[in-house]
Amino acid sequence: MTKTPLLDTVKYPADMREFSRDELKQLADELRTEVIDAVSVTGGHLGAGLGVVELTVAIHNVFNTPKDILIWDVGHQCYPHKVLTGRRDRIRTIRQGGGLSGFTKRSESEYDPFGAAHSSTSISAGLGFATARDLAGDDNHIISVIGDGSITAGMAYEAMNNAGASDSRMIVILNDNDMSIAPPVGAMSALLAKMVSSHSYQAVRGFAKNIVKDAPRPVFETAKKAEEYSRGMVTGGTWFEELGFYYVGPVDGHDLDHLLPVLENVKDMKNGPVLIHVVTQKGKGYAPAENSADKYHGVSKFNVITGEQDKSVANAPKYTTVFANQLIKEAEKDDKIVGITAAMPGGTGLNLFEKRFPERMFDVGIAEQHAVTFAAGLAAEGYKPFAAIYSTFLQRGYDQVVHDVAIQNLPVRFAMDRAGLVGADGPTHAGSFDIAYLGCLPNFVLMAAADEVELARMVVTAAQHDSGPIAFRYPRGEATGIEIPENPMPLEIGKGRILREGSRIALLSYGTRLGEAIRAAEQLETLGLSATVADARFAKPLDMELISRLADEHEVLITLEEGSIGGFGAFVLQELAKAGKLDHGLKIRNMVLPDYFIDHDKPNKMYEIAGLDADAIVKEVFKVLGTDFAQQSVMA
Ligand SMILES: Cc1ncc(C[n+]2csc(CCOP(=O)(O)OP(=O)(O)O)c2C)c(N)n1
Repeated sequence: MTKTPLLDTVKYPADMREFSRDELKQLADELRTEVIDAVSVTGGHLGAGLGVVELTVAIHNVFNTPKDILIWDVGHQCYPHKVLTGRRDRIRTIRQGGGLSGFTKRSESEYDPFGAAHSSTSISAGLGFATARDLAGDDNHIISVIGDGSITAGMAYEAMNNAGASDSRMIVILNDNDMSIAPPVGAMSALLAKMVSSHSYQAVRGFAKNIVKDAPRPVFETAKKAEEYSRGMVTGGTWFEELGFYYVGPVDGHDLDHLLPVLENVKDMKNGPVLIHVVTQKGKGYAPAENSADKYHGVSKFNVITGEQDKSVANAPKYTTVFANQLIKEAEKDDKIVGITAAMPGGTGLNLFEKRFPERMFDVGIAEQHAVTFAAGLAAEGYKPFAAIYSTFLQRGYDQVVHDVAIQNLPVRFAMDRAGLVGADGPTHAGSFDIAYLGCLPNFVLMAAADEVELARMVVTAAQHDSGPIAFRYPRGEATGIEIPENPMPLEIGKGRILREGSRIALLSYGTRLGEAIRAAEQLETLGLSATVADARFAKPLDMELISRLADEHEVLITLEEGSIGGFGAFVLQELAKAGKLDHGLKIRNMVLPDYFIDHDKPNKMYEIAGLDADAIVKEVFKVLGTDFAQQSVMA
């Protein structure tokens, strides 16, 4: 007998609160199918969401969301949650321009009380919500769901340290799928694995199944037994208990017969924090995801039947690969070179480095702060650490960059991938600020690659730069497709280059907007405006010889960068002002990212919105020259 579909009857969690256990199981199955189907059309994060389908159903069934506060760590597993919280009709717009965000977002729904995308914030935020509730004399529940990868970050420990000593009632659900993006690393991961593989957890699973099979007992009794059993038998939980948490688990996170009573039970807790250790499988219920190495953490569009992903064949290599290949070459010549990643071996390309030099690659887990200081320690002992950290994630290690690296002038090499706007991941992942936040630090050398040859040369330059910290940035995605020489030459520190000589307009680019600057110069040429195009290469130290020349010999100087205000353009302005070059009528403008966060979209669209493409440059030149010129050129 075919069952009547249930998902169609659920717009909000309240619609499923009266469902029977069997109906909830059916709902979970339908929800899983819906998420697979939606992501097959949009691409996005899949494995993590599939792993929490039952957990999502159970939480929204047991708790009174949105009054009860549900906080998803990272937020990449929230697709099932979005389907159940009034957003099913827009789920196929996820990560598309104008569509739903791929993460939780406060402005999107009252069911997203806290936005995320960077990891390991959920316990801190949850404790904040719990404390606010206590101060207000309210009585709602606070639930933070954090993964086994995300709980390895320092912030999570800081939060547990605080929560464990507080009386505030909150629930932390540790979603343990034994995966980060890559396999998880570190001692915490080993401890969790020990708890899960213990005989008692296996026994609990069997026990829970049996009680349900044997007799339909009242829910409360079942719950009590299951929970007492797990608490009594599993000694690994003492680690959390000693931190002040009431520990429950491990619980099978795909078994609603087990999950629902445990959640019901912890609802009765009077005070203090409780941690429920839930065991799940990333990619659960979709064979291609379950069987793939990364459990379909992030996918492009795919064929639901075969699981085959849409791999549009790019002619050019990705910047990430160019970086990794050049680093391997340098490391072949210099055994002091080591690679460091904070849980992103694939994303940074260091997985390639690891294949060649397994003993010289260090994945420190989701721990950017530690990664930076760890690199500083290595540098202090004469090693040449390449800390490959996305621009956006390096933000988390900023004090370490200042205090441990810059002040001690240690030669840590920062390879900052995903610099500039990143497309579908949106503003949380955009690399917008590194020029500003590193450029203000004494001792640093800062470079931005305009293309892949430049990037290769910057890797060589960084490998040879031993006198202090050095950082280079490059964007997400495919490079331009030009050939990289066998032995790229190092750059002279602080020297830019001129690509095209003109007379009236100077376009000074820092990074990959150089291509747009050249296109703009060509357009200007056809309008009778001769433009020089220069690639600054360095934001620190600036090539003041080059910049002074541009200022002296042109009527208009426009700087261009894929970064926020306060970056390269600001440094140029400051130095030109200091040199007295702004006192004689030079028309100078800085083209930077606007002073607001740009929502996710296609990268080119985002640059159009930001006003950082060739058309925007031409317009800016017109604006600077004034309406007279615009009229003349129209007449001509
Ligand atoms: C501060 C920070 N560093 C790195 C990342 C990139 N990142 C996104 S998800 C993820 C893995 C998270 O693992 P886990 O918490 O176990 O969740 P799962 O995907 O396994 O459900 C990482 C490293 C991030 N979002 N934030």
